[in-house]
Amino acid sequence: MRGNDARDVGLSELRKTMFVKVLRFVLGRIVLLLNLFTLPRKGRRSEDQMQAIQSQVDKHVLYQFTACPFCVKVRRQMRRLNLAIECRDAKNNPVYQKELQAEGGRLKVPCLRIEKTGGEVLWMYESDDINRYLKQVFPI
Ligand SMILES: N[C@@H](CCC(=O)N[C@@H](CS)C(=O)NCC(=O)O)C(=O)O
Repeated sequence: MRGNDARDVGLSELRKTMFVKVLRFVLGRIVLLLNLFTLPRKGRRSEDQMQAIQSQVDKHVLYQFTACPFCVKVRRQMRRLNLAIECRDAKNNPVYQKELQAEGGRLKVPCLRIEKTGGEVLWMYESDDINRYLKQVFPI
């Protein structure tokens, strides 16, 4: 391939990458906006109920990206069930990113870190599985 051809291919690849990045960014903002305008009602729990589940809730951490639609889906479920589970930004925080990759096994979100009684840790991927699990463990 001649020098100019190689440069053209490089430029076209760069344009494609930029286009995908911009598209992802725009779609992500649309997802966040839609979520904001259609927020589900926060589930009702009494103070006593909140206190009763708090220690159990504290054993959970959600690794997520802010604008990922699957993460939005899980955060909506947390809101429906009124669960103040800690959310860790695995996109912008390199420490959380490394934790997820090294301990969970994949850099994929959403992922729920569950600390079981006895200290065993489970890393649950797949938004549907996470939502089903939360509903089962913290019914409202
Ligand atoms: N089926 C999965 C899809 C999750 C997914 O595709 N997450 C994207 C971010 S929006 C991701 O982490 N991609 C990185 C990868 O798959 O390695 C779910 O429902 O949780």
